[in-house]
Parts: sequence; structure tokens; C-alpha cells
Amino acid sequence: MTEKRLKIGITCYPTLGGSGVIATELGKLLAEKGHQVHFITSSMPFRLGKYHPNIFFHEVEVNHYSVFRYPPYDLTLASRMAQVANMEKLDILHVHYAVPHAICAFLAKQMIHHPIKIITTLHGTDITVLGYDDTLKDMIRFGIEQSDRVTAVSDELIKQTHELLNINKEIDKIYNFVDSRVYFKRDSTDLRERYSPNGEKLLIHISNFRPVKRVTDVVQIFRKIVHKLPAKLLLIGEGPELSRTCEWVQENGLNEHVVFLGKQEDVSEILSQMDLMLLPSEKESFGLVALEAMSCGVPVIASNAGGLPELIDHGQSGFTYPVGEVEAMAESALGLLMNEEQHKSFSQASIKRATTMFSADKMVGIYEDIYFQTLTEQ
Ligand code: GMT
Repeated sequence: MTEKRLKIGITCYPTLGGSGVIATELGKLLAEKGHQVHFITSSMPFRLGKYHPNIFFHEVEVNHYSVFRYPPYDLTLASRMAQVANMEKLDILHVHYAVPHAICAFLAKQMIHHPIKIITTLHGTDITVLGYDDTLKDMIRFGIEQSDRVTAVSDELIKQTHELLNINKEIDKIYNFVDSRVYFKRDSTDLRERYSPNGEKLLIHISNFRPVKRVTDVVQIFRKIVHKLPAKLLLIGEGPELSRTCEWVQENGLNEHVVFLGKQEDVSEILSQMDLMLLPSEKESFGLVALEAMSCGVPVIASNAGGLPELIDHGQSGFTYPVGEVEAMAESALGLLMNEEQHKSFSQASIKRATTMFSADKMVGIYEDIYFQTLTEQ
């Protein structure tokens, strides 16, 4: 391990969502390694958990002034970043998302009285959605170009960033990671008994129910499965498509087979009791929930959008198909659920892939290397 301890400011969206999870877990693991971590966020990151002497939280309190039509989150954040960096003598501001966070960090840097480096991690939506918005495109490009180092969570996201924004900036790939001390396969528990009292197969989907998640595909795939074998579908999360999904479930007479669990903060225990995860997204720069499922021994059937094929080894640890191919997804799901041997081998392959290729230790080490390299650069 490197000797020097760093002082790192981390900014992310602290509410539920993969980018917030990665930023928080990274901060926790860096703190465990002796670095001092300062979260500069609009609320306490939801996965922060228990007290750690190396972790500090600086709230960004956005005031609502009646003279302004919109609350000035970006300016308040930039100002708070500068304040914390000056007070704590931060070495690095590591921001998650180019807009607005890289822009806020750039602004803050102008107000910081000592040299500081900006690391920006791209998670997807800022590129794959906002990158198409002409009013923001130049701003995103600027945020990326002004960062001292830029990382992205998959090769596919790097490719899309270069293509969409027409930039040459070098972007380092650092895959998302999973902490296998938390996400591991547990023996059968009361939870399994509760949802599968008669030996039903258990399928799960977790998302923020945005249209890109194609939750109706999830239900269509499940409908094809449940016609052939006893099964239950657990749906975790909330979002714009939730009520449409509820209607769809009712219209298709699937009520007694589908369980809506709403938002859940800790899914590791539930995940480890599942037989299969469905993630047929239209866009997915990485798919952190799929990695968490794999680490718990749950094979994933997904679309081949974005970075999903980099995570799921088609035919070994799960299956990926073009977006919308619900027939093929249902066929593969049925095949796996009805073949115990194959399911066991996919489950083991998932755990191996998650814990070797995407281990927290490995990825946190890469982030650390990037921090140290950046600090020695002019
Ligand atoms: O998937 C979302 O809508 C949430 C979004 C976020 O900001 O947390 O997720 C993005 O970042 C995650 C962490 O890197 C990735 O695992 C997700 O694939 C990515 N989502 C999309 O690209 C749609």
C-alpha cells in the first residue's frame, strides 16, 4: 500500500442510484485504507452507514430565495467545495457526473488557494442522455476537458463519450465494483421461505423505473416464464413507470405472482435468495445492480445495451440479447431455471466473475493509483 495519506473531497448525487453507491463505497474503502474522505453532498449519502473517524460529511444547503426562480444548487455546491477544500487542504476533488459536478469543481478550483486536482467519473446519464442535448453538450465537453483526469465505468461509455462529444481527452476505464463482504451468497433464509413457500422460482428486477429500464419488458419476460413454471417476480424500486407497471401486472392477471417491494436500501440479503435477475434496459453504461446480483450468485438475463456485455459473459454467467428481444430472454431464463446443473454452473461463474474481475479491492487500488499519478503531474 502507498504510504502517503490523501485528503479527498467526494461529490455525487447522494440518493438511491448506482453512481451514488459507487461514490459512497469508494469513499468508505478509501477511509478504511487511511485516507481522509470528505463527502460534499446535498444530503448524507444513503449507504454511508456507521461512523468512521476518516469520513466527514459537509452538507450543501441550497437556500430557496424568492427572487430566484430556480434554487442555485450548482453555485452553492461550488462555493461549498471551495470552502471545504481551503479549510481542510484537500488534495483532490473527485466528482461523479460531468454536469453539473465537474463544472462546479472547475469553478471551485478558481477559489481554492492551493493546488488541487479534479478527477471526474462518468456514469452514463450525463453522456448518454444529456450528451444529446445541444444546450448542454458544450458544457459537458468543457467539464471533461477541464478535469485533470477522467474515468468512466465501461469501454462502451468511453466510446460513446468520444463519439458524442467529439473530444480526444483520454478517459480511463475503471469498472464499477462490489464489496463481496456484503454481497455474497447466503444459505436459504426465512426470506426465501416467505416468497417461495411452494418452491416457486424467484426472479428479481431492481431499478429506478425510468423508461430506459424497460420494466414492461421485465413483466413480459416474466409472463412467458410463469406460464411454464411456478415463479414469483420481486420488483424493487420506484420511479415514473411504476404505476404503469402496476396496471400492466393487473391487466395480465399476474397480481398474485408479482411482489412490489418499493425502495429498499439494503438488497444484499434479498438478492442472495433469488434465482435470476432481469435487466433488459435500453441504456445501461454498466449495470451495478447486475454486478451485485452476480456477486450473490444470481445469474442475470439482460439486454446487450451499453456496458452490460462487458459485465455479463453471455452463455457463461448469464445471457445478453438485443434490446426488446423478450422472447429470447424468456427462453434463456426458462432454460436456466429448469436445468439445475446449468443454473449452478452459471451461479458459480457469476460469483467468480464478480469477485475477481470486479472486486472492490482491485478497483479502489486503481482509483488510488490515478489519484497519486495525477498529483505528480504538472
Ligand atoms: O441507472 C440509472 O438510472 C441511475 C444511474 C446513476 O446515476 O446512478 O446509473 C448509472 O450509473 C451507474 C453507476 O456507474 C451504472 O451502473 C448504471 O448503468 C448507469 N445507468 C445508466 O447508464 C442508465
